[in-house]
Amino acid sequence: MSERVAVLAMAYGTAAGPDDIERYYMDIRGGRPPSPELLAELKDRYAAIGNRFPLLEITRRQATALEKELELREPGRFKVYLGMKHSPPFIAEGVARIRGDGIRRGVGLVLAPHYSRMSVGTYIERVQSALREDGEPSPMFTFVESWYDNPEFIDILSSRVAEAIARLRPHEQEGCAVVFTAHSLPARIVSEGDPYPAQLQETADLVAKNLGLTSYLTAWQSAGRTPEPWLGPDLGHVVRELAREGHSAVVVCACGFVADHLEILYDLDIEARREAATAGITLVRTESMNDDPAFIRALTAVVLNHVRQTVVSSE
Ligand code: FEC
Repeated sequence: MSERVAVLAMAYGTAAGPDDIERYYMDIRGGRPPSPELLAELKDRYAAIGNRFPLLEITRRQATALEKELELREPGRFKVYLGMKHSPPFIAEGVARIRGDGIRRGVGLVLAPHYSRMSVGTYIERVQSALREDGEPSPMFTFVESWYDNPEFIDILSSRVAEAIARLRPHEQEGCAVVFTAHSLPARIVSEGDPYPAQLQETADLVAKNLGLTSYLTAWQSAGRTPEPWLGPDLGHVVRELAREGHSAVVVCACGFVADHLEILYDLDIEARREAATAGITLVRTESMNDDPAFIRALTAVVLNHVRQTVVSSE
């Protein structure tokens, strides 16, 4: 039989509840405590979505479903582990479990489609530092750096966009624009040659081509609360501009995210919708991937392609 492969499915992580928000926020900020104002503002955003923290649960469901699908394709070969960046079970715990199970081959898969040194790159760094710290013997790891152009993922996004357009009234459908978004990052990544903006554009272009969209663009959402410039244009700005240009509706496809969490449930469903209402334009968003079986099949294809294409030296 082929060697066993441990897939470390990684995601952002979330607070365990309202009392854990401060700890979580400090972790996101690399240990620096937020100001009382920033902390209060974050607590307010979670409160506005009913103090829900669904990301861990959804990520668990995605990982379980991925393991089942991989088992169907190659019985007995794959085991899927969970590793979160900012909350338990942390990435280092996932690596320790893989080591404990004696699996010698690891694949890191971040549940975010586009690569940036500041996003996917930091997950990879955490795995590598856990591998260094834990001592021998270490599993041999390779990483899926991005999967923004996976054809099955593009097909699901395309049906999500078509379904969201179909929810609009006929006159809104005619005048609608589609905006593809991902999490903003500090703008300095552009001068560093980071592929993140080009990858978002490519996802948008592929979906637009599939659907024959003529009116579509990209925008950045959920920029951090730091003084430095972040990637733009910001989604709010784009929504106001579309309203000013006379568009009757906007469909937001948050293709940089794959689950319902704060950046969807607050930033889109509350904040962006409020901005759209003020500007006089209808806003709908595409359904998140969550554990939709079609999405899990796309992730399965991403993992299998990676394993087939990656030759690992056995030291
Ligand atoms: O539902 C939840 O509780 C978690 C939602 C959540 C996701 C997420 C994804 C990404 N982030 C990315 C980058 C940054 C950078 C900073 C930053 C800050 C925050 C804060 C919260 C937060 N992020 Fe996040 N992010 C989520 C939640 N993020 C809360 C802190 C308050 C705020 O600034 O809004 C700035 C750090 C700093 O201040 O030093 C940078 C990127 C992603 C998408 C890729 C991924 O999923 O890893 C990139 C989900």
